[in-house]
Amino acid sequence: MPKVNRNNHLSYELAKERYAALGVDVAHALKTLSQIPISLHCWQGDDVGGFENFGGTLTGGIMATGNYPGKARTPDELRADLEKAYSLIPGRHRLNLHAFYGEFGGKKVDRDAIEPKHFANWISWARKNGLGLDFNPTCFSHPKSADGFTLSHADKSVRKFWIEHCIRSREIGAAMGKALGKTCVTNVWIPDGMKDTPADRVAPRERLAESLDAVFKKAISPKLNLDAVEPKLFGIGSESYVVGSHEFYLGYAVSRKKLLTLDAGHYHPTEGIADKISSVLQFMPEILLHVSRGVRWDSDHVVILNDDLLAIAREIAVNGFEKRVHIGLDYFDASINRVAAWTIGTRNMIRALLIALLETPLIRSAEASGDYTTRLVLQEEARTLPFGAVWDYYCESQGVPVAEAWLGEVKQYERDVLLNRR
Ligand code: RNT
Ligand code: ZN
Repeated sequence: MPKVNRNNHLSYELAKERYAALGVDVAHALKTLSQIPISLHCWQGDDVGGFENFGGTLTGGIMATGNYPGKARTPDELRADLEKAYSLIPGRHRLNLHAFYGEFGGKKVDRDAIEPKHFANWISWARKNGLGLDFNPTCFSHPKSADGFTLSHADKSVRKFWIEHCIRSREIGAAMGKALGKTCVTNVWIPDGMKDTPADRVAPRERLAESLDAVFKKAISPKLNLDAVEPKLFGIGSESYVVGSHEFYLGYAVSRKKLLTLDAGHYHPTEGIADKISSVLQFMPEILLHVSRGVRWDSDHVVILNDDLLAIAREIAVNGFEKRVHIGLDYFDASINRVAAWTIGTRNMIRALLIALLETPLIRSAEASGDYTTRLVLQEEARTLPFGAVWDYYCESQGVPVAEAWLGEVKQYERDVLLNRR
């Protein structure tokens, strides 16, 4: 363990005492925290661009706004940027890849032809860096998704194309799981929907259910790959109808034994996902989270340490759901330094989990005894407990910069590397 600064250590010891008085074992909380992986979304590094040789633009009703310099243009650049981010984030984590980040050796390999070999570099890089990999079929930014439909398309040949893409994606997920000895979660999100009121809401949903069944037909060991499906309320250009709605996928996931993906930006603007976690986990063993931050719409802002994030973290940590809830991030901000965007969001996710793990059991016992006055007092006192000292200690003991010190490293990297990418 790296040496911890004397003042940080003193603050930590005092904090530990304060928590012990509330019945909280800080060392135990830190041990648990160090075992919760966060899956960083590769697509923050290049504004959801991918590395295909089609020269496509981002479609599917999602959008990265901003033109901050230095976005990754090649897989090697993206990996270098990720390495920088991981070096500033405490703990061992994962990388979430989209299919169009494959390496196709300058060739045009269409989505229905991708293979594990196109991800060989990612896999060996992940192994070298001790990372797990997660995966996603890319059902957007492609001519065959241009009219807004993929797996639910009325044209059978288009459906077939996307089914093949998703089948191959699962196989790539399984290959990643096998190569790394760490289960891969492959998440299916499709953009299918309509700008204006549809006359028929049924047929596309029937087709989607049928297509998904075809995608998942082949059994794959859950040790290698887990399948997840991601619902959504609306997108840009699909404001009136999204085929894969929340209810559609909730029913699908329960009946087909798939993971449901809860994306924090995919509901009504004031609707959080925290309360959904304990609800859906009554009926399925595991779920995937896309932790994001919508501002007025599904804008995918960088995750900050707000009440929504704390509520999510609390549901996981306080209930001991960390093995059943796979935590992924999903935002894309092109208006600030992209390495910083990863670092801010991931550190916040971890910090929220820490705060939740340090939550005093007295809050629960007050509730159990019906003393809601005490519950509220303790909940409010918890807001200013000295978790900052524990967080700093954790960062230092994990060998990553304490507090805002990481920013200096990102600025240096920006000067040395990112600004040369013009
Ligand atoms: C889109 C979904 C989806 C994407 C990524 C790129 O609304 O949230 O998860 O953001 O797959
Ligand atoms: Zn998402």
